[in-house]
Amino acid sequence: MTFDTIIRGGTIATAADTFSCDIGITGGTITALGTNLGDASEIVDASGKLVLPGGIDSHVHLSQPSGPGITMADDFESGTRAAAFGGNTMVLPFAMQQKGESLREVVKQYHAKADGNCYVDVSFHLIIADATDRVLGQELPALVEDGYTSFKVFMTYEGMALSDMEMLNVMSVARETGALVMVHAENYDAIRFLTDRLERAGHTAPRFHGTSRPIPVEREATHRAISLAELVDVPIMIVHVSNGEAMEEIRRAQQRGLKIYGETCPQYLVLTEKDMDGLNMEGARYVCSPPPRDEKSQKECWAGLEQHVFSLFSSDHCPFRYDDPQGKLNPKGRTSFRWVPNGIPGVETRLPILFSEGVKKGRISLNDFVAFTATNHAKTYGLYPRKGTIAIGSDADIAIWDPKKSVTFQDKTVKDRAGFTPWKGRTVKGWPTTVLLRGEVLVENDKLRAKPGSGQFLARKAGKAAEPLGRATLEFDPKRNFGAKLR
Ligand code: DUC
Ligand code: ZN
Ligand code: ZN
Repeated sequence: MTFDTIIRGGTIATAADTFSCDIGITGGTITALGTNLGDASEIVDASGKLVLPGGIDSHVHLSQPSGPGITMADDFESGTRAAAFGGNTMVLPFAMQQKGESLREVVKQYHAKADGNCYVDVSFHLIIADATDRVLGQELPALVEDGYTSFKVFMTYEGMALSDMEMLNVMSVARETGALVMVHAENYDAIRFLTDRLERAGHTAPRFHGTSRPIPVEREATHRAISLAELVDVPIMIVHVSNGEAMEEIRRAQQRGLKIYGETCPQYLVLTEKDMDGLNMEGARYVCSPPPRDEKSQKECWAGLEQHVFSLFSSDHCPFRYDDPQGKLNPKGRTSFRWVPNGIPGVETRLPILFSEGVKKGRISLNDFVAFTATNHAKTYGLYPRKGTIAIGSDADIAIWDPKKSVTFQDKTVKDRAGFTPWKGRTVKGWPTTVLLRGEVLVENDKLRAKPGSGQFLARKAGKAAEPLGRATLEFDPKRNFGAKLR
């Protein structure tokens, strides 16, 4: 046999080109692109189909502790299974530190949860909640060396929010080590102020979650995070951007030549604040942060993608069950939006939503779809060109799409364990029917063929995206070991 597998007769699209040819796969790697490739042990017929790089979802939450009495609905097995059904071959969940914890220990705990249980490949971002001297000076540099090359920091949430000083310290360690900082940009004090006032006035229904975090809360924090990053001369990724005002902060920074990146998510293109306005507690299903906004914001987020201000489209899959005492309707959650866990499921639905709403409706090209959902994730987080493209030498991570297949989302048919989908009743056109991970068929014609453990953990190198511009003063020169005092 010439190859282990040949994918025959499809139309291939990468972030750059669209062309027709066959793909030869050997040992999990793409080894040939051409016609008349010869024979193989397995032939996958892709005629009439689109052959795209497997999706990479660089923003998902799995098995994360989420506050007293609250349990995340998906573990690594169920979350990565849903990811595979949705055309993904890799996800990047978070290993989340809580105050007082050693980051190294946290990483070990997440490996215990993930290793051997994943259907698609995984790699971890680190959430830093306790920026102690030990974490900054010892743990983070060693963890970056070991392949954990991205950190998320929060500007809000009790027990998670970092002060500006702590943000600057994390950013300077990122600059020294080559890691990329992801920022959750919302102003903590402003949210607390508004939440207290709303509760005192008896405004506790889920829809007031949106009122407690209006656009200025996000715009101000976005501006501040960018300014801090500019001071330290370090690239950052502003995650889950929900509106045009925050997007314009990113655009302005980019126009000034700064390496500031932006990510948006399906909820900001498709949902609005009205979805949080259901009868009784129904709106709790849609509570996520930042909250969905209005139709103007939706249009602005589309413009952010069309004009490439945003480089990433991620799900921010953060699944909680609805009518469950450990989920959205936990006993305290029933008393106020303040206690409704923030987050919605979406790892399976991300790609079909963007394909249907973006490519099919002519808003973005097929090549940009590939860039926003796979290639840019690989480039941003140090995985390219092994992941995120179809090229000789890349992993054979491939999603075969039926561009004509229509699917209507229903609570019962979505594969994650949240038990509901925020996209219930919506119909998408275009679906990834067959998915290969490193040449092995994971999903074939919508049927699971793989077992948990088919996905591997990948250590990552520090990527080009995280390299500083070199504009800062010498005191910040990593060669001068700015963080040395911390060790
Ligand atoms: N931030 C996320 O990235 N996901 C869910 C909740 C949140 O605040
Ligand atoms: Zn966040
Ligand atoms: Zn998230």
